[in-house]
Amino acid sequence: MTEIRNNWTKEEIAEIYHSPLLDLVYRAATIHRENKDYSEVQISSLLSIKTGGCPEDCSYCPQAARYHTDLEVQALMSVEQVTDAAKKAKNAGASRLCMGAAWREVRDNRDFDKVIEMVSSVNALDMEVCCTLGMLTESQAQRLAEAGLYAYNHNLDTSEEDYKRIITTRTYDDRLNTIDNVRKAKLTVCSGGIIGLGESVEDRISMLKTLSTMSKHPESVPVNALVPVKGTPLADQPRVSVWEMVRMIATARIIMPKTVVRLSAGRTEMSMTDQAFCFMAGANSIFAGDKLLTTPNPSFNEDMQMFELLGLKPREAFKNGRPSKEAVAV
Ligand code: SAM
Ligand code: DTB
Ligand code: SF4
Repeated sequence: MTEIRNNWTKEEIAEIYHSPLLDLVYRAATIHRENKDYSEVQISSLLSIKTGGCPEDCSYCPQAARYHTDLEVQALMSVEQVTDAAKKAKNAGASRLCMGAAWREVRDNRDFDKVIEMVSSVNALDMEVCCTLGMLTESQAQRLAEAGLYAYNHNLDTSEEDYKRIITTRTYDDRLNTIDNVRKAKLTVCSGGIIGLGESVEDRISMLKTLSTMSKHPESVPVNALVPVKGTPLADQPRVSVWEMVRMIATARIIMPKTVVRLSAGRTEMSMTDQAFCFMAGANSIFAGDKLLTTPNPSFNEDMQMFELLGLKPREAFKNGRPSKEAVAV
């Protein structure tokens, strides 16, 4: 049985990342197959509940107000709209709904009260509810947990060393602090990054080290390929090759054996063969539905055909148990 380690060094991670590609995939696949549910893939559906107009300067993001992208800004959706969208996603096979808001941080106002209602309402549909709303305090994380939130997404995006090149309006420590607050509220943590931002391989390894040396590994790690969007500073970045996605996924699988590794943004540019390699390398989750937050994604139908062809099964909700009210109300 592979042991869970929280003391990985950059040297060890680099050695894994740079190993010959087929050896790397074989090792990751072997570890993945120790998990009896290796053919199950979690389907998460994204919903942008508040779109655009964000005060942050994340240089990859079409929702930052300061860049001129062709994005339609939308105020916070209603609880009914969100519940309807959640039902549709559930019927299409999703077990998790991830609600994203283009906020720098959560404020204790009426909009947050509305998000709390959305969380209870989607939780009542027996779906895992995830939110990504920017920075959170401990008491806000606690409120979300009490409303039935299952996971909170807060990505590191790149390495600590590279962070200032990508975002200047907040720090890496701000990010880590929110993740701590999420942990304190006993929510599960979803945190990963983006490749293709112009980072070095050392940056990728450094980010993987930060994730894999947390006192508890994130329960999910999304690996996004940058979707370059016209109007953002990173619009002209070349697309990353699938082999870089495979190396990231396989390395994450080896160093965080129990974590759900999500093949996230960038799938529209990948063939089914490319994606099959990622699943072989240990990816066991995708975002499904024809839109990510604001950019296109393969349709549910295409994904179901892919699952059929590759012999993959959608994972049911709450596979690792549902958090009890007592567990969160500490
Ligand atoms: N505003 C909140 C925040 O930044 O935490 C939540 C929403 S934000 C859009 C969620 C994540 O989407 C970012 O952390 C980033 O990893 C990812 N993302 C945004 N734009 C992207 C792009 N163009 N390509 C790939 N991933 C992207
Ligand atoms: C994550 O790691 N990727 C998702 C989700 N978590 C919130 C977002 C991808 C966004 C891609 C660009 C867009 O569609 O706006
Ligand atoms: Fe705002 Fe999040 Fe986009 Fe950054 S990634 S600009 S915080 S919506």
